[in-house]
This record gives sequence, C-alpha cells and structure tokens, in this order.
Amino acid sequence: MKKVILSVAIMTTIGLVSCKNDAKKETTNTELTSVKEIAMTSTTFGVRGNCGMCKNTIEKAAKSVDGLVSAEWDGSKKQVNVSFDNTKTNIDAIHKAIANSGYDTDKLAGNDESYKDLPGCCQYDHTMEMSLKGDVKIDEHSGHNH
Ligand SMILES: [Cu+2]
Repeated sequence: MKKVILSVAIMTTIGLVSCKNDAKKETTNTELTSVKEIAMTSTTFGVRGNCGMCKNTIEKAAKSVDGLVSAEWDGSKKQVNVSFDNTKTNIDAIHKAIANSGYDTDKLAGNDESYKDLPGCCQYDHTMEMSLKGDVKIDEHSGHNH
C-alpha cells in the first residue's frame, strides 16, 4: 500500500495587469538637502592585543556600539582610533564594549571570562605597554654630539 501525496503548488501570477501602476510614478525630487550634521568625535586610546584576530575582535566590539562610525586598532601602537556620533554614544561606552570583549583598554581592564575564551595567540600580556609611538620614527640626531 502506497500513499503518495503530491502537493503541487503552482504559483500563478495573476497580477500582470497591475504593472500599469508605474505610469503614475512621480519623480520625487524632494531633495532633502538638509544634511544632518552629526556631532562627530574622534579619539585614540590604548588597547592591548597581539594579532590580526585581536584586531577583528577589538574593532567588532567597538563597532557594536550604537553611534560608532569607525574603529581601527593599530597592532604596533597598541591603540585604537575611534570615530563616533557623540549624541548617540560616548567614549566610556566604547571602552566598556572593548573591555567586555576581553581586551584591556587604558581605562578599563578586560573582562576575564572573555579573555579566557580568546584564542591562545590572542591572550595578550596584561603588562603590555599601550599607546606606543610605534612606527612613528623621529630622527633624533640632535641629541648625539660625538
Ligand atoms: Cu590575537
């Protein structure tokens, strides 16, 4: 005994006639030129980390903050540069988000649980210096009078 149930759903497009609606399409030229000026703040602060994965985690954490426009962590300088709409968020919220992801900032210690969950290579040294001058090399020949 075989019971074969075939349910065939045939989608019939009946609404072909409604295409005529396009005719009355108004070319809405209501140019809202009132470009809302967002109150942008840019700042840089220290964040510990090791590698490219750290970079992703840190930047993702920062970007999870509503109002964040951009975040870029510099692995050689151990610092992050963030731009945000300061009517929506503030610098503390960004520090908090990064710390929650397991990373130390120069203001807040990273969340321990999140730190433990980081991949081995990302478990940075908590004594690591932050906000290094990095690749900003200044020739200081002036100090050497031989
Ligand atoms: Cu890493």
